[in-house]
Amino acid sequence: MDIPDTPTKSPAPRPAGTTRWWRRISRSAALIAALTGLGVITATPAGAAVQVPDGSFEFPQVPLNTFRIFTTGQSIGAWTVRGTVDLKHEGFWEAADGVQSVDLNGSGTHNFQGAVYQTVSTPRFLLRRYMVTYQLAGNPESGPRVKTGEARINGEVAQRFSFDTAGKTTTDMGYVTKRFYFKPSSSSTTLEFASTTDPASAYGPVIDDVRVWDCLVFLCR
Ligand SMILES: [Ca+2]
Ligand SMILES: [Ca+2]
Repeated sequence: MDIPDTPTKSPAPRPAGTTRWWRRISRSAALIAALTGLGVITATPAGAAVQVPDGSFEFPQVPLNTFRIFTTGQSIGAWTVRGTVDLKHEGFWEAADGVQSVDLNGSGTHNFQGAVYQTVSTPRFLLRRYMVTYQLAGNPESGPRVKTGEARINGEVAQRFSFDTAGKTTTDMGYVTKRFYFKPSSSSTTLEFASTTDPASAYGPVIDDVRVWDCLVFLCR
C-alpha cells in the first residue's frame, strides 16, 4: 500500500515583535550557562553557611555559675578581645545558644567597653553577598537601661544596634535576632562586635550565636 508522503511541518510563524525577545532570552540563558561554567555564578542559589568558629562563645568553658573576664589581646575561642568583656555561663543568665554568652562591657577596670573580633573566609564571586545574624540582649542587672553597640566589617560600622533591657531578667533575657548584609572586599573579612555603651558601666550589650550566611544577592542559606 502506498503511504503518502508526510509533508514537513513548518514552524508556526511567531507574532510580529516576538523575535527580538526570543533572541534576548536565548542570549541571557547562554550567558548564565557560561558564567555558571566559569564558577562566576554558583549552580545553586547559595552555598552553605560560612564557618564562624566559636560563633556561640562556648569555648573556653567557664565553670558553672561563674564568669571570666577577658582583656585586650586575649582569646575567646577564635575571637580576639579588645578592651574588656565578660564570658558568662548560663548560671548567671540565659544564653541564646548553648550555655555561654558575652557581655561586651566587661568587669574589673575603669573602662568597661569591650569588643570581640575574628577573621572569616569570604570568597568573592559576582552577585555574592554575606548575611550576618546574631542574638542580641543586654545585661539586665544594672544601667544604663538601653545598651548600644556596633557590628563592624573590616573596622567599618556595618550596623549600629541597641537593646532596651526594661522588663528583662536573667531568666528572661529577651534575645532578638539581628541581621545585616555585606559585600566582601576580599577573600577574608574581619567581623567585630563592639560595645558603645557607657564605658563607666560594667553592664553592656550581650551577644551570642553569631553566624555568617552565604548569599546570592539576598537569597541566603
Ligand atoms: Ca552560646
Ligand atoms: Ca560586665
